[in-house]
Order: sequence, then C-alpha cells, then structure tokens
Amino acid sequence: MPVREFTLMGVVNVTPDSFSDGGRWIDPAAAIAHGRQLLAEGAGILDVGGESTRPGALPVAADAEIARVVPVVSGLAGLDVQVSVDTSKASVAAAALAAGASYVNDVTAFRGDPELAGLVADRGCDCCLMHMQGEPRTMQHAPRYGDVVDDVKAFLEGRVAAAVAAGVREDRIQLDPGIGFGKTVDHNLALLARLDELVALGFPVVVGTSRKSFLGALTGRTEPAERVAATVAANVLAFTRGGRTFRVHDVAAARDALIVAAATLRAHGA
Ligand code: HH2
Repeated sequence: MPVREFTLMGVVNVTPDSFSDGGRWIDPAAAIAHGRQLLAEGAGILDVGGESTRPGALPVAADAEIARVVPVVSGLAGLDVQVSVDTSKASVAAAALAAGASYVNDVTAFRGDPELAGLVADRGCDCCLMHMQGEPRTMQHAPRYGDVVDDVKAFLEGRVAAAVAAGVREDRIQLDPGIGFGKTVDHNLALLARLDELVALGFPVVVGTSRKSFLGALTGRTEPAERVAATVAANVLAFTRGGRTFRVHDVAAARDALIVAAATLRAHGA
C-alpha cells in the first residue's frame, strides 16, 4: 500500500438538480450504494449533500435538506470512511452529525448560519471552510478581484479567525479556494497554479475541480461527465502545489493518477 499522502472526498449528491449528477442518487438506497462504490474505489471521505450550489441554484428548506441527507448519512456511517455533510445550515449539520457524520463541509465558511461555527466547536468535528464570492444564485455574473489569490487567502485567514473565536480547534479546520464559486476561468487557473500560497497558511487544503465548467471552457467538453480527464489533470497539478484532499465524482480515476503523482514526487525526494 502506498503511503496515503492525499485523501479523496467522494461526492454523494442527494439532490434533483446538481450540475453533473442531479437526480441520479435522489433515492436513499441508490445514494448509499453509490457511496459504497466510491469507498471501494478509494474514497477516504464521503461528502453527502442535499442542496445544490451550482451557479443559479435556489436554496432548499432545512427540513427538506435533512430528509434528503440523514438517511444516506445513517446508511454510510459505520463503514470504513469518514462521512461529511455538505451544508451551510446548523440544523442540517446537527442532524447529520447525530446520524454519524463527523465532518461539516460549508461552502459559506460559517457565514451562512450564525449557529454553525458554535455547533462544530461543540461537537469537535472536522470542517472545511470554502471561499465563495457572492452567492450561488448570482456568483458567476461578474466575479471581480484585486489579486484573486491574495484576496482568497485574506478571506480564508479571516474565516479561520472567526471559527477559532467561536471555539473551533485549529487542527479541525481545512480550507478550500472554492473553485468555480464566483470565479472566471482565469481566476480558477490562478488559484490552482498558486495553490502553494494557500497551503502556506498551514491548514490542509481541499480542492474541488471535479467536472466543473472552467474545464469545459478549456476543453470544449460540454457534458460534465466528459470532463474526467480534465479533472484528473487539474487535481494532479493541485497536488504538486500541496493540495491534500480532492473532492471528486470520479474517485477511481483520481486515485490512480494521484498515486502515480505521489510516487513520482517521492522518487524526486519531494
Ligand atoms: N463544490 C461543489 C459543492 N461543494 N464543497 C467544497 N468544499 N469545495 C467545492 O469545490 C465544492 C463543494 C459543487 O459541486 P457538486 O456538489 O457536484 O454540484 P452541486 O453543487 O450542483 O450539487
């Protein structure tokens, strides 16, 4: 077994409208089977989400989100994998944590719900704080930055400070540049190319490029499912820049590529 120098976070979307797999796993039994498949392919974390955050997505009520994610979290808890809940709502996170999740992945970095940071602090679970400019409904209209990497870095430093002030332990925090969340193609590429500047903050960095539209813009692949090779390339590049966790729909492809990348870096003494 190679030393595990990266973690794959497999995406389990229990939504009717996610951008690449909406509706496929809306039935809890199908979502659980999909999660088990991603675990078999090499996922170390399964990220269960009940609300799409794709550009233009509309918010989902908390009770509907809970009804989507809790049966799936329960069905995956107890397997040899960490279960994450992809939510911005404290009530959804609380229900998922009670059902066996131990990781809260919040694309608003605790700005969406004032209760969420305190809940994460209280439960002592892991969390991911992601950068997003604007909100999903409008975020791709006209993203603007001074220097995108400097701006994202400053934002994440501020959110770490807020989380720590709420009682979250630093060793529970992971950071994410939020690829595709209020960013042009060039913004996304700059964040990947200069990911080491975010890694320098000293927290594990999560990267979510999987099947995203900037890859379609670069390759001409209009169907998200056709962007697997492009996703692999982006993730290998991000790995060489110090990225630690890769949030992907296609776990097997990412695993093989990152094993080779890790072995090559080791052979080089890196
Ligand atoms: N991307 C998506 C959702 N959650 N979380 C983190 N930490 N990083 C990401 O890049 C990220 C995320 C969007 O992808 P997906 O879940 O496939 O689509 P949708 O939001 O439409 O459900």
